[in-house]
Amino acid sequence: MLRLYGHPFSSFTWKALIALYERDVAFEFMMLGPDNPDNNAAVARHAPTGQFPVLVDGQRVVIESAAIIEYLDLYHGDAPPMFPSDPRAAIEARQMDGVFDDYVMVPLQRMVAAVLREESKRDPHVEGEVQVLLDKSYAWLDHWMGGRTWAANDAFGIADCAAGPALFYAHWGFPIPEAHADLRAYRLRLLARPSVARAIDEARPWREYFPLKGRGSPD
Ligand SMILES: N[C@@H](CCC(=O)N[C@@H](CS)C(=O)NCC(=O)O)C(=O)O
Repeated sequence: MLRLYGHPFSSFTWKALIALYERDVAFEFMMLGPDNPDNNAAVARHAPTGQFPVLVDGQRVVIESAAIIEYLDLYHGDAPPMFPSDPRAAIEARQMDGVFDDYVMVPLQRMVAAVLREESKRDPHVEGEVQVLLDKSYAWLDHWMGGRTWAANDAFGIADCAAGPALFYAHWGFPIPEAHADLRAYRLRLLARPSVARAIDEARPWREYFPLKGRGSPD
């Protein structure tokens, strides 16, 4: 049985989970955390810096959420692929997957890491720097989403798997301005998508632990 190591509150775990749910692939969820030292050890062994998600399929180990999604397309499930098989369409999918990971999720992770630091060691510049980056990303994405339903190639795919968690958590910590109506509408479409809604619901018990929880609203 396919195994996915991750945590229900982790954004990059969601990205893989959304693809698994979209394509109705059966798998065993290997929860990370203090109660599961064997699972933690497996991830520490398989991923260079212990990051997750990690997919294990028999002897095959796949790390990096985007690679996991491409692997699932090839070897598991018979629903439409999340990553376009046409290399011309794949360019736009890869572009938008990268935009959501690198210019939305990663800055947000930077802020979370900064807040989790011991108070005396916090860098006071991080919040402003992250806000500047997200302001630019939100404006760019609002323009990009004008006239689009999904982020790439007119179909739900890998970029939307990345966008679901990225926009969910980023908007919670750094609310998307009301003027960005197309981006806000896209975020709501994502939240209503059953695969994304399922990941959001499964993560509800951990909401209290979001270090930026007082800053905005997740729903
Ligand atoms: N590029 C990686 C990023 C994975 C990542 O940042 N995972 C976070 C959880 S959302 C993590 O492992 N955090 C724990 C850590 O960095 O030690 C991917 O796409 O899978």
